[in-house]
Amino acid sequence: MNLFDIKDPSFIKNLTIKELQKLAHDIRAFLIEEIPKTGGHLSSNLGTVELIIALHYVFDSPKDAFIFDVGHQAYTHKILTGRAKDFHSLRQTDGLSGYINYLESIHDQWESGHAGTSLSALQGFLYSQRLKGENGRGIAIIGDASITNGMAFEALNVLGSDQNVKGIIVLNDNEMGISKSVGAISKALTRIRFNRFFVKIKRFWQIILPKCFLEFLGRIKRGLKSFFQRQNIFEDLGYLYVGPIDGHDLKGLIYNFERIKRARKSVVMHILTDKGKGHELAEQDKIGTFHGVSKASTKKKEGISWSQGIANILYDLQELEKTFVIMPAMTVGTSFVEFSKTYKDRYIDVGIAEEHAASMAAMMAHQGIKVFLPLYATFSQRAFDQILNDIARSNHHVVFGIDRAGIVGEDGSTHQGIFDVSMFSLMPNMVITMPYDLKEAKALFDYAFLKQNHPIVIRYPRGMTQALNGDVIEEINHPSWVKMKQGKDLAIISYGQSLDRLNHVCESMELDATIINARFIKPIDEVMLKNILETHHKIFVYEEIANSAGLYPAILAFAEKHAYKNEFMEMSMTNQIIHHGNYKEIIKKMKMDERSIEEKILEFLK
Ligand SMILES: Cc1ncc(C[n+]2csc(CCOP(=O)(O)OP(=O)(O)O)c2C)c(N)n1
Repeated sequence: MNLFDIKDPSFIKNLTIKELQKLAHDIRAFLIEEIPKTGGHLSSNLGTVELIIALHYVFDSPKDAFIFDVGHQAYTHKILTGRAKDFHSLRQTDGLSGYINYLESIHDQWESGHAGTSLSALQGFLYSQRLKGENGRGIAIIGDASITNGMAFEALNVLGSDQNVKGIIVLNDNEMGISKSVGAISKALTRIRFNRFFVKIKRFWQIILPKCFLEFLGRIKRGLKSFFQRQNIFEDLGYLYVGPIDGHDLKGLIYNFERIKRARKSVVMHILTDKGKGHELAEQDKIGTFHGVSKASTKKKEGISWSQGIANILYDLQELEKTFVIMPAMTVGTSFVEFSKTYKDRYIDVGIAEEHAASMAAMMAHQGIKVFLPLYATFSQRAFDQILNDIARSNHHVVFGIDRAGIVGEDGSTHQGIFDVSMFSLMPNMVITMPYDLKEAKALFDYAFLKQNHPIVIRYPRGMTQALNGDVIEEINHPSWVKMKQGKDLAIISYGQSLDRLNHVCESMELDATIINARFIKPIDEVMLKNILETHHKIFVYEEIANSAGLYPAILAFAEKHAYKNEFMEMSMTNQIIHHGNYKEIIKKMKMDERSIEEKILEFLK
């Protein structure tokens, strides 16, 4: 079948099992062909093809709501709801989103991007249906790593005892998060998964044995299963538990979905899938390299990724200062694979558990242990309260590595790292920094671990930078800024790699400007700021963030307090939703590019 002809999922109900299997085959081939062209979540989507086909076959979207946790595994859902033709633009500017997206389709009913929210959304959907007198079914699809999230457990707790509504939770168990799933819940699932063995040999038997024999073996299996398998965690919580079921067996999936439609209480249907199914390398991947793949590019990237550069700095620091790393599920993304292997006793992957990681770090700091907590800027938001209350309020010496700070590009609006500066800024005792390059990052790490004892953020962007080649910069001994260039027309203040953009604009405009690297966003360097305010009338501040409480408000507050009458202008991305796309194109769209800076400065200098 031509996938481009699909307009909506209703056609699927008329297909035979054989035709559905052919459809699954075609979709998988399409995904393997298309995803590397644009980049995207390869492995997770190859694992959910049959699951999503079966869901659309049995349920009636959009009356019934499919609530995908994170939303990164729903490409088959996009195809079945008429979006195959847009895959060439997947994750590109103005193209198809890589996640569930309200604007794209009425079949997209829960946008999240952040893990662990689907079960809360499920209960919300069910209560809304009840209040509106409608009878749509709610089906949450959640992975075995995401279900270990604290939020998911808050919802599991309530929904399991809620007699008012009946939800369907599909636990998509592939034994992987981005990397191998961790923790006691994963182990508990392994005990239930004991049946994976039966699932695997069933796939084989089905091919070679006659039907009557299969039925006989099925009975033996059920007997063995009830003998070996104690009541499981979901039954203990009040759910009807169904599974584990082969998540690639369309017939079995459909049969069981039909069955649970009639259930009188909330159900957990546990399905076993192979992450990366159909793609040899992705299937074998146990580290997470194929979870998300980048756009295939012929251009060799120069330098080193910021994540790798930072991981190397911490790795090297171990000779001087032993630190402990608490990693919430992002070992690959933050480039800590090597660290985790070398320093096994100083590294823990706590799973998708940012809140837990923050409170754990607080206690370790309280006990005098030096802790490094790497978080993507966007996921740091999840632990707002724990960071504020347990770390900042108590002034615990935790060093945060805030990765993917700024525009992240293709992952889109749920992943942009633009709120962290304002979030951390309002926390007492918190020091916030952003290095211009890896040399400065190294000096900041020495400062953070060896010279001070407050909570401190070192933020760094996605993308590439120049590798360290043994060069060092002057030690940092207190929160200080750096004058990169002296001029007189105006003073430009910014931080991070944005400084390159600003330097470039000054060159092309032949501007005689002072450029300040405000590597400490909080506290500000008051001595230098005072000097700048006294020697320049016009002050221009540029920040690649949503700026409700960033550098600019701090500068304004200082100027006001000391009665300075300078003229100020700022550029940032406050109060905006920034969608997916190529970094450069987004910067342009947000009017933060070089041309827009030029225009703004010209207006300012008038
Ligand atoms: C709060 C939060 N932390 C981290 C992530 C990054 N992340 C995206 S997908 C993923 C793994 C999800 O694993 P699982 O739920 O098992 O789904 P699978 O991809 O294996 O199908 C992680 C850690 C996130 N989206 N949200």
